[in-house]
Amino acid sequence: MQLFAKFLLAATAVQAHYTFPRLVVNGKAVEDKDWSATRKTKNAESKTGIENPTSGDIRCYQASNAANIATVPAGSTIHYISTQQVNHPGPTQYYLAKVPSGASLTSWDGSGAVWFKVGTTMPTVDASKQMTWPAQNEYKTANATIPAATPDGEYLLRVEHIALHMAMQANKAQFYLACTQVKITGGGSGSPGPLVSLPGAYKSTDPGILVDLNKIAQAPDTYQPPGPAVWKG
Ligand SMILES: [Cu+2]
Repeated sequence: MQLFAKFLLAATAVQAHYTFPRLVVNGKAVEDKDWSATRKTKNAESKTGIENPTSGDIRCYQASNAANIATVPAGSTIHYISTQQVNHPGPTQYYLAKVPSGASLTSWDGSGAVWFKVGTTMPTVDASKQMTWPAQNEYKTANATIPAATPDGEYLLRVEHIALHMAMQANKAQFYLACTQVKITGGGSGSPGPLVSLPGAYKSTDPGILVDLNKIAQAPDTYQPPGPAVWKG
């Protein structure tokens, strides 16, 4: 029985890798094709995740910049289309980074302490101790809201899903992510923060990265998503 369960887990892991090639804003796909405003990632074909949260790839995992810019009204609800079912357990997080003056969105690399978090997710557990995460097993990522107070301008928008099924071992959490070139319109005069660098914001030993989900299933509210607090505007 145990062997059979292990085999099933392994088979699931192979099929489960995914990429996020298209942004959806208020229910509408804003890219006419994959990797249009979203920067094509190095795993576009392999779908392989990143296991080292301090590697340079943790920022955007990008193979190339994108040609286009997507318009995202402040206050809108966003998610990404996933190429496969997001069937690993783990949180979905979103970050924004404003392009510095003098830099161009279609070529800026997102370096420096420029990233703030605008969304994260937590697990829930049902009466039979079965744990699920928002959008788990869907062909899309969980929703987030771009805070209405976000100032107008050009940003990189970063989506991240952290697969925690093997995360009780060091450097075995898997990061699936992408960055999209976006122009935020109709925004406010907020001061987003805290601002962090990527890489820099995560360590392999963060309690939300090196984590035993069997323990989280006993107390789902104790999960600590890695990175800074969410800026709500
Ligand atoms: Cu996988």
